[in-house]
Amino acid sequence: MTVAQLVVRQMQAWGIDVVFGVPGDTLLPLLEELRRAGTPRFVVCRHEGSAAMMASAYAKLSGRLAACVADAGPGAVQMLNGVYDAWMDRVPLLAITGELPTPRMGTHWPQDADLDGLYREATAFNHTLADGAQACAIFTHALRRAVLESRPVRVGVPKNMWLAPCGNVRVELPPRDLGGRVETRDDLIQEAAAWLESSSRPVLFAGLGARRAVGPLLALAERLQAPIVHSMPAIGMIPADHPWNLGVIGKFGTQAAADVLAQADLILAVGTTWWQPEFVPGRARVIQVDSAMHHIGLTFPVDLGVWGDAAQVLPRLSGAIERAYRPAWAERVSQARAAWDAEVAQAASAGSGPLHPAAVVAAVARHLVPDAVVSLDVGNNAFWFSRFYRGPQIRLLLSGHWRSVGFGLPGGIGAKLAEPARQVVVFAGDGGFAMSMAELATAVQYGLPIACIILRDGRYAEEESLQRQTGRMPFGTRLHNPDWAAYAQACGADGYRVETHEELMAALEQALPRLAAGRVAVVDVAVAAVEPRYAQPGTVPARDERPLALAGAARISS
Ligand SMILES: Cc1ncc(C[n+]2csc(CCOP(=O)(O)OP(=O)(O)O)c2C)c(N)n1
Ligand SMILES: [Mg+2]
Repeated sequence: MTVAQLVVRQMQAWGIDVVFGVPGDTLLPLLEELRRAGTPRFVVCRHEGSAAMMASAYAKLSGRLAACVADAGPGAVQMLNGVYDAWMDRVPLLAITGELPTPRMGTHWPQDADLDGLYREATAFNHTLADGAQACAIFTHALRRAVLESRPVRVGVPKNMWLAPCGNVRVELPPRDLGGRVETRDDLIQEAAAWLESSSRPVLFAGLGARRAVGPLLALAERLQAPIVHSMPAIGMIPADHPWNLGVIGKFGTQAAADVLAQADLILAVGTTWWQPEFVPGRARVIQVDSAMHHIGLTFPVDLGVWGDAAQVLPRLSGAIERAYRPAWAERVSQARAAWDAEVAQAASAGSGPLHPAAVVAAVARHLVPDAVVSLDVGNNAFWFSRFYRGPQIRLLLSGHWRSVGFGLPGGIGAKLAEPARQVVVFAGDGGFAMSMAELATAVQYGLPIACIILRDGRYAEEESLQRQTGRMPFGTRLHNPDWAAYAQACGADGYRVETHEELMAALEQALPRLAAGRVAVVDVAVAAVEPRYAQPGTVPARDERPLALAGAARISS
């Protein structure tokens, strides 16, 4: 067996069913084997950075491992951006880079680059193959690390190594579920419950890690009379109309969440590493529940770490506390919620003149089906979505910790390949769409029906807002936009150019049903250049220094 054959066999054995990439001469033997084998499926992309973001989004949505491949030198350098996205959001990904033939490495030969060095920081395993006989062990290590640690890994394969024999090898299968699970100690549950009971102003802070525990989370909120604030990736996880839901915390979040969190004396963080230190009051104690021990204390100081699965821990917590009555706190929460409701209603109402971005969010929300996937780009568009989304429960994908502009479109493609039955909508700014626009042709080529909503404001608006809000003049932020609807049509997709509310509703009414007929759509919406009022931290005393938690199921300090 050759290295190329082995790599394909191993990908099959580990359940990788799609490989994203751009061909290059250092990869041709691998492509030849993929062609012969027919599986995993190779999806040819227009940019390696997008290919890696597709693989990253695929894993974010499905938890399954995908692969991405890039040529030596420039291809591998371009791919790195998407690998960082997977690294920062901690999802598995197998990145394979073709490499110069071994005799050329390090000799200033064209496309020579130190990829071991470049990929070191963004991978849990990172190795360039030195001998065909190593291939099975190296790829097995790489795959194990990717799956077990939920991180990207990279293997470099020199061009002259693909056809090398790899000896008598046994392709190892992924580790099976061995049935182990974290048993959270009862004394920790009791202690956390006592803290919750004795608090006067508790807040539940939920992240995506609580997505299989939404019912228990809501039950705990009711029992405690505690509001829920959440991370950006958790948009759409909790019912939008739930009275205890105050939305996203942070600059792109709601003022309601910021004001209420500022008054908290106890925060119960569940399944989140998303943290906005300026929004967290110094006086509040923090309990963190997470099924990954290494997430406890990773991004914020924790007073009590509870290592365990939210779906088990939350019902046990509810069972351990008396139903609380906190009328003053409940009143404060309901006022905050009412203020947010009024803001949403006002911004989303149609009006005349150019569309308010929040009105676009409201119109899109009305056309989403429950369980849809929204792939959100970076920029003010993400602020509008985050602050004003009130629709069915959905799954949001975004470049959460890496914050790469241009994630939206490749994210939508990765999502559609991972879960073809779900409605997939991309929500992006004009700058972000332009950054990965070439992949629209990829969606058309593979018949991946996604709808892309572009907020056309002719600028890198978030950067312009920051310039304004820091007393600078807008500079270097204006964009000339092509006609995105015409571009879509040129790619073979449906394009809708929208200037008014009526046109927006008509476009959505056509575009979204046509997804079911396999059509890719772009809805290019002119929006007014509205200056966002980012959420401001309430008056918050600075958080006192506390040691970071080192381990999970232990009391850290108080
Ligand atoms: C790859 C990358 N380049 C630059 C940035 C900095 N940046 C953050 S938001 C933003 C503006 C994005 O513009 P657009 O997509 O039009 O969104 P808008 O803010 O206008 O809604 C930029 C350039 C980034 N986060 N990622
Ligand atoms: Mg813009």
